[in-house]
Amino acid sequence: MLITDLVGALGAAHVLTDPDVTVSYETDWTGAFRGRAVAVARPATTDQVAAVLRICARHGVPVVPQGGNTGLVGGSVPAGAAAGAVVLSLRRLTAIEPVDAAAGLVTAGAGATLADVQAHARAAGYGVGVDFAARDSATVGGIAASNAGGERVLRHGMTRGQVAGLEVVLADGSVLRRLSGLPKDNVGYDLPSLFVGSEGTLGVITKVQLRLVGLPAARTAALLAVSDLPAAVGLVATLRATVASLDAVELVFGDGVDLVCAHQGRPAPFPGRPFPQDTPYLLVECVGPTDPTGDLAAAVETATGVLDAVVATTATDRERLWAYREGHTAAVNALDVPLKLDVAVPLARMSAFVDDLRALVPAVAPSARLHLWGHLAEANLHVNVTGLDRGDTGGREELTTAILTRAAADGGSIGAEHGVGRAKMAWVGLSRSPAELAVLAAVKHALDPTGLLNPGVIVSPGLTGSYRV
Ligand code: 2HG
Ligand code: ZN
Repeated sequence: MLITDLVGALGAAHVLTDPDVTVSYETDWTGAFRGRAVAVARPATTDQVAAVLRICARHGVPVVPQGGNTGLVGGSVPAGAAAGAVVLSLRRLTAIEPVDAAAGLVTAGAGATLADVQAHARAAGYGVGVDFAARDSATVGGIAASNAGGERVLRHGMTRGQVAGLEVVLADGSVLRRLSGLPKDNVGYDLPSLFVGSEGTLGVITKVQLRLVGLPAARTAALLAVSDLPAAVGLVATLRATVASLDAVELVFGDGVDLVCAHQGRPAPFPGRPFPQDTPYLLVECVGPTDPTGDLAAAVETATGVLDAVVATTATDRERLWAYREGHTAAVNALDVPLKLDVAVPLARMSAFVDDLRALVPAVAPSARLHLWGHLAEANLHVNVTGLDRGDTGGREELTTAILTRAAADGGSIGAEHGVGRAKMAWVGLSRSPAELAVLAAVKHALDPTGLLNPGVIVSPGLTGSYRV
């Protein structure tokens, strides 16, 4: 029996079947995706992960790998085609090896949180080039499997740019290990890269080797209220061209900041200056070996459209400014279960796209409330919609199709940094050509011929590559 075999491999304490206990593994962070698992397996070693995969393969039971379960596209819960799967939680693989200071690398178990790896690197004088609000729960295995983006992509790129090597357990239980740490190692296809962003559909990541980045001596953040979005986009160009220490340019709007203030009981960032609700605010951060405040101030003073600015140089003040930005997801989720979309649109077309969204969303869903924020330097906009009827799946799909079709028409991406998961499956064809879809299906078939790994994510269960759009 499946459960008996899993208990034999992991011990009874680490094979969870009690619904009161498994429910948190079966429901995604937003509450939008839930399913039932036959069991939650909690291995502690790579060998145990391999044993779980061999057992599941023998019994023909699908496997849904799960890290911190902070993903926002339903990719780590046993919903839809993965109903009745074993949830394979990697959270017990928390070991972090000593930093290789000469090579600037660290290798961590898939279940180590991003915050723990950041702290470990910091103690050795290094930083990690990936950062985002869910750092305390998101695991490094999860960020590699989803090719997470976040707030430092401007300087360091997505997670793919930080992954130097991986250990991965394949569908048949064999272990693929590429942890040489050599920056020059050009022998055949780059297999670690194949698993980065594969969302648990090609193998189970058990170790992640990350490139480390320097720790800047000085850091300055500023929150800028800007007259309108075209001026904000213009400011991105100015900052890129003139401020070499630029590290992040994040976008929020007046209504979103008000929502965060109400949710967290914070004072408004510009007290006594009630800017219109659709006023864009840019959170700009600069880092460098010397204080970058002067460079940032000089660029902002000569820029057009800046209505007001708050500058933060101490860690406490910077955290206060970042809270206005990072508090958005929780503040929106506190309203209800939102429709969450994550698009990228070329910066030159961002203003027209946002104008169209503000007209399109109420036209398709009159009860809807639109929440926009994102990573402006990377042209990445998070589109959240609340006020929709929870049970109206058709209405949610209609709105999703309208928004994603509009983004794709502008040469945009329907999944900028959160991946495909179960949430975006029906719309993958808007962003990928038939030739690309065929290669995705072929790769999936080569590595997971029986379709046991996270079925229903990226490639449809039939392995045909024929998506619904
Ligand atoms: C962010 O940048 C995260 O805040 C979450 O990627 C976005 O909740 C969201 O839609
Ligand atoms: Zn984001």
